[in-house]
Amino acid sequence: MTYTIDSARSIFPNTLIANAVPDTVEAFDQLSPEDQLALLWFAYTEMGTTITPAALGAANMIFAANTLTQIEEMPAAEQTQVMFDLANRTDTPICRTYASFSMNVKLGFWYQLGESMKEGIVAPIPDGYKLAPNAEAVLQTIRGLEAGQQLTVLRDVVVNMGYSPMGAQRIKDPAVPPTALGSRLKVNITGIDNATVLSYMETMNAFDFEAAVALFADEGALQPPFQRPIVGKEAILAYMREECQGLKLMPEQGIAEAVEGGFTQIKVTGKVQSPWFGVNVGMNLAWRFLLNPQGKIFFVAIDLLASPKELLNLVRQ
Ligand code: 45D
Repeated sequence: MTYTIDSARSIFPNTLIANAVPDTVEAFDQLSPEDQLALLWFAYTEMGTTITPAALGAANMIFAANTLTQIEEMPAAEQTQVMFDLANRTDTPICRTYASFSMNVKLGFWYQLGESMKEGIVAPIPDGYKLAPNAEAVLQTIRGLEAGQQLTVLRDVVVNMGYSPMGAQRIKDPAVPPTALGSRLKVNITGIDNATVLSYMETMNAFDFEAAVALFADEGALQPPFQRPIVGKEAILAYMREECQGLKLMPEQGIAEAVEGGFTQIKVTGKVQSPWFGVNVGMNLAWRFLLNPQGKIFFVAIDLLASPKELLNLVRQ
């Protein structure tokens, strides 16, 4: 048997992922836009986690600056309408502009609106706003999640907002140079001495995405948490440039095993920090690699784990 991307997806099948995240995002999507905004506000202001805009080079926020100014200059009722439209994915010029932003600019846009809401420059959620019972239930679920899972819900919700017609152009983040070779950190992973996996972690931490992608097979794939695999080097590189700037991968332990056809399967668990919350939150992750006989990455899935206990789940089958 040789592997396909599809069959590779089920290596280490007993890995328990944080299904609460997609379930919560789906429940959130069913709510009215009024309740969505109020819920996000409550979740965001209550979350014990500090979000910092350090993730965004000032350069990136230039893409959102005009839209933010435009909103800040509107009367309060219109400001609220813009936020409803974004949540509702209505076809408006602002919703189209928003959808063209990269993930980090979308997050930065809302960070800024949130700050302006706190200062009263943008219409806040009315004092005493009462959520409908189904929205209250979703908020309650979010309160019960681990910080990393809460943040993933928030991010996924924000990324889905706005209106994007078929074939619309996206604005790319400016390229940032990788860390110089001499200043890169070595990683140690208990139980793993595989050169490809170690290089993957080291090049990702140095934001040297070209070197990271060179570790993949031509037809290789990367599967982000709760997403379909991204296939092929070009697509993986574009994804890394948008999503991986400033990430800190902290793999801890792993297990490697030869499987059929000269392939090797490797599972690594550990933590990841995002520049949006730095050392405040370590997300519990697993990487499930399948290397081909040439030692190239045929497939890697990144999973958000159900609980910290899963960090120790390195069972082979
Ligand atoms: O609507 O090896 C208000 C990959 C008002 C790549 C608001 C990876 C109302 C390969 C409250 C103001 C990337 C897969 C809104 C590894 C309203 C690889 C604002 C993994 C919206 C390791 C809300 C990386 C705001 C991972 C401001 C797992 C919300 C990275 C802000 C995960 C939310 C990163 C923020 C995550 C969320 C980042 C800033 C989960 C950031 C989340």
